[in-house]
Amino acid sequence: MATRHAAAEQPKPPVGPPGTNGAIPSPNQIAWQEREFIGFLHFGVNTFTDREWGEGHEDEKLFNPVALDAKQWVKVAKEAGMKMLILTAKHHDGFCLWPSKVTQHSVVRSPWKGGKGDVVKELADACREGGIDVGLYLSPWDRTEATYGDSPAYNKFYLTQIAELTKDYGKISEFWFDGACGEGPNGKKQIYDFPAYWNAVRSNQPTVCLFSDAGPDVRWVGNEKGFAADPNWAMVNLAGMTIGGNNKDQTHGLEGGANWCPTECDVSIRPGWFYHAAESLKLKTLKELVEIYYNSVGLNGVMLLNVPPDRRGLIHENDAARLREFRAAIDAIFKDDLARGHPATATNTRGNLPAYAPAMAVDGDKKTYWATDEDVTAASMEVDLGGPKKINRAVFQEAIALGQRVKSFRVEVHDGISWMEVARGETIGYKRIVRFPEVTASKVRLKIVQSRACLVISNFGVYYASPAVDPTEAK
Ligand code: FUL
Repeated sequence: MATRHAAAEQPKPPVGPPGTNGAIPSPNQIAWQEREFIGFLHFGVNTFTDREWGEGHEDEKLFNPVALDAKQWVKVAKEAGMKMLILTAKHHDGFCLWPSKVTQHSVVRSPWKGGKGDVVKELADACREGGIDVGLYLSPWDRTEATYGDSPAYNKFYLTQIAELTKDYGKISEFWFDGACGEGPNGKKQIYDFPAYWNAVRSNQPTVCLFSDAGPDVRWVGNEKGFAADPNWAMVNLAGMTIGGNNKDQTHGLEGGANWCPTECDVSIRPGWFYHAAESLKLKTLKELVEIYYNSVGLNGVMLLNVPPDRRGLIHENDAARLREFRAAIDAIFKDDLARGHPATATNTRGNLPAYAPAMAVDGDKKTYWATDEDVTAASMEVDLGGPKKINRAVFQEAIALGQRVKSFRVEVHDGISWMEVARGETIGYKRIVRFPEVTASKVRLKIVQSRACLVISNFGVYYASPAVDPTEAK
């Protein structure tokens, strides 16, 4: 009895900030996620042969993008809001867009710039000048290189190519390992040494994010439509994943997985990955692109949109125009956050401290957040919109530096008389954009039903996407 009495008299310890929960992102993974929208450039001999997968051994003389202008790529990308461009330095056919020292199958033998050109350098310089990041794709599958299939010899060759690309072009923010391999029964069974490849990239680029079907920093979403899914956990167990294989947790991730490895959603603006003149009128519609945005960025992913340069070495006018329309639509949809700076209340606030108050989720500062007490994993937060407002979108974000937590939520609106549920979902993560039918409401409530740990919500936004600006709303 005496000890129980003593315990009751103990003053409550001061409430500290929430700790991390489970796997958490590295600073590079956070920077990667915050880019939200990035671009892919599929370019090479296929551009000139009208193919998607080259056979290998194509005549280098075919490669002659006489008007190549990487500054135009960067200008188009920046106008679209892309924060990084990833170039296919070498696709499956083996042709290298830089003067690799371990093969002659490259720009060196092409007529472009008299064999003195280097597309990787042009891109890296233009990105740096334009203030966006650089990523590189280097296909492990190589249909030209003679050592391919002689595993140790090819791995050595490939490691040298990695070294060239990671040493000579400044900071590389993402390195893309493609899992595709279409070798038939020709005896060419190459055993890739991915751990060695990853080490080689990291040893020269300590802040890089490594992409593949199986991470380790960023994982493929499992389809080429640009669509993530719900739930979408940023965590997986890397130990159980393979490159080029079937990965059960690719699409949804794994709640409680040991490794932080979020989804990148790759998709092409055209039917193919490479430029084909016949596809210049077959671009994805604005509506399709906005739909992809909602299903990638809006579902805790990064949108990687491919915009392949044409035979001139320029991003085609039609693609550039579509990208500008896309940017204009996204900017218009998310122009006015109707919750920003509005009175916010919650059923629980960590230690009743102003530093963790719900106001922190509507202050426009993603470093601050609404947090609940340590043991509170279900709670609601509501924002008073200051009068009836037409709305149909809500945006929620978790402070992912502390881990991803929310497992189930509801969105409710108050129309002046009663509360009504308008949407429900599972995960939130870095960003969740919720769409619901247009409604006139004076208050919006986020009801977290289940979470892995106390809540840390850094953003609560409310918008109205009118049919005039959002093609997914147009009738
Ligand atoms: C795939 C490749 O086979 C395609 O050609 C393209 O590069 C795409 C992004 O990845 O695996």
